[in-house]
Amino acid sequence: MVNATINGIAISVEDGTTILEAARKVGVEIPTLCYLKEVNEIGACRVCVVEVEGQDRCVTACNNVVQEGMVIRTNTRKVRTTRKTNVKFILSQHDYECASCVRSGNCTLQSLANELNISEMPYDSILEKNKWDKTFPLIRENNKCIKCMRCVQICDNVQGMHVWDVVNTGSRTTVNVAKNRLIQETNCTLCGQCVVNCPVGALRERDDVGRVLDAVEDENIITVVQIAPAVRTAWGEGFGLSKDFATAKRLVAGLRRIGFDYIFDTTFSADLTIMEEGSELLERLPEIKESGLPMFTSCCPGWVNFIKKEYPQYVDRLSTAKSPQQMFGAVTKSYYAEKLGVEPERIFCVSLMPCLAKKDECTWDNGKDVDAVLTTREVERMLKSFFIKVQELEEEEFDDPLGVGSGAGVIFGATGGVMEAALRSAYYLVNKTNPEPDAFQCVRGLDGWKEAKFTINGNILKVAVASSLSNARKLMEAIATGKAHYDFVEVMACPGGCINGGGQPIKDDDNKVANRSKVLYGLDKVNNLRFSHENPSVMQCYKDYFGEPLSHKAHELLHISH
Ligand code: HC1
Ligand code: SF4
Repeated sequence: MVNATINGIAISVEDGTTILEAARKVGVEIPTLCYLKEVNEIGACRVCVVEVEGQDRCVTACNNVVQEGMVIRTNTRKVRTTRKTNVKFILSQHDYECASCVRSGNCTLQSLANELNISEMPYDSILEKNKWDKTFPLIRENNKCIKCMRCVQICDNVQGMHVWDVVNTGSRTTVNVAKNRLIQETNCTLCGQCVVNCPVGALRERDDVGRVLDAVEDENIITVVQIAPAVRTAWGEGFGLSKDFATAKRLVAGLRRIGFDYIFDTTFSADLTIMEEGSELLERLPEIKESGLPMFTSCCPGWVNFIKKEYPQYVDRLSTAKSPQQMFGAVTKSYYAEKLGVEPERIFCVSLMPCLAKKDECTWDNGKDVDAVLTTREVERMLKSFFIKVQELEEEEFDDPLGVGSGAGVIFGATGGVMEAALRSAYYLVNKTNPEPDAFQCVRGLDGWKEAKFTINGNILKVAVASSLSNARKLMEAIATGKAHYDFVEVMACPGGCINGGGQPIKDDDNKVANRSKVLYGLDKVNNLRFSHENPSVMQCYKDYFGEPLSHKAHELLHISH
């Protein structure tokens, strides 16, 4: 242990504790901008400077450790002036057009400038025009980049993709696509982890709200909207609503105020996916056992992009079942259009997703299933632009019949959820009796790579669950070198799954992801329906339209060749 003082408070901390961590332990706030615990602790922005007695220059708190006898001060005149100067330097290379920035009100740089009382800018900005293809789902506004390196570190160390890097030299040094390429020339999977970890508005999604509202206003168009499992865990965060209040049913009420015609739930089509994917697994199992190669889930487009670009030799191991988002669109424009008695062309299908890659996925099948994807952040902005008082909304029901989903469909949004849902139904399909709903809960948890073995009707099923792309790569290497053998593998590109998706509210608190996961498992626990194969709307859909899982019609509409 080492002993020191911070602002006169005596502290005793473990060897190697940074000044920042030590200060937080005793409730002393030191502002940060580039700091990201265990990912980016490099003192790049120099906002966390503090004074240490006996040292001429201020030191950065995030990457300097407490030493025996240190006398640390976090709020001296020198500290405040240095911080202010450092933030002004950052602002001199930033366009600070806050009024038109998607991150206004939720931007660390903006709040720091306010907190440090910066009201005048002494430096002229010399920014070059931003060149970026704004039709791409991920947008970089380099005039807002503060070179904090968070995107570089997240992409390198958490996702292992190396899309971003420091480029150019001298005063033109900046962060951009590595090797001065176009983003389209990289293997970017559109996981969006750089976006949720960007402290300012340098990274964002393409905004599709305008296109969606055009459809809402067009009287000839029927707008059908689906709400993804993970959106219900997070849509209220930007409004400061509690998790208990910001339910999916209150979001339904908000969307009705905007004018959407039908509001449904992606958990319906998550159940449908389980029926198709579970049946596919059982059909492919003899071949899986023989080849020693697993079937992979295919509902995460970030993961599908990854395998297509990095391990193309294994693309045929992906399940051919479309993702719940895409199945929802396909069912809406066939079965449901028929039910409504309208031409499918009149339906505009919108998905509310925690994900950036879903904006890409909806174009894969020539864009015929889903017309537009909005991230959770776009949903928040859309509600705000209608001045809807979300705090006053009463819960409203989803529309019928595509608004009915099971708890198994809900947990899709957390890593391991797809696997658990599939195992619940695979068990039933094999044994014709239900397992305990929580029998497969050992695949839960935010660990990056989990494995389990189950015996279903005498057959051993070896499964693995991975989240984050660096874990996906480790797993693929283990499979490729024969060090690991599984029958069925779930991979989600984002660490923790969709609850931590690239389209979710900005990640400004480490506990957010764990809390979102609790919400989903809590919703599953209290759902009357815990099994996808018991979803009455799914059963009706098979009865009226598809016949049975893997039928000719199901193959035609609910499956895709990758
Ligand atoms: Fe997901 Fe999925 S769980 S991929 O994370 O399979 O985006 O929430 O909607 O499609 O259901 C995302 C979430 C989502 C699909 C489902
Ligand atoms: Fe999108 Fe979810 Fe995959 Fe992340 S884990 S890329 S949010 S589908």
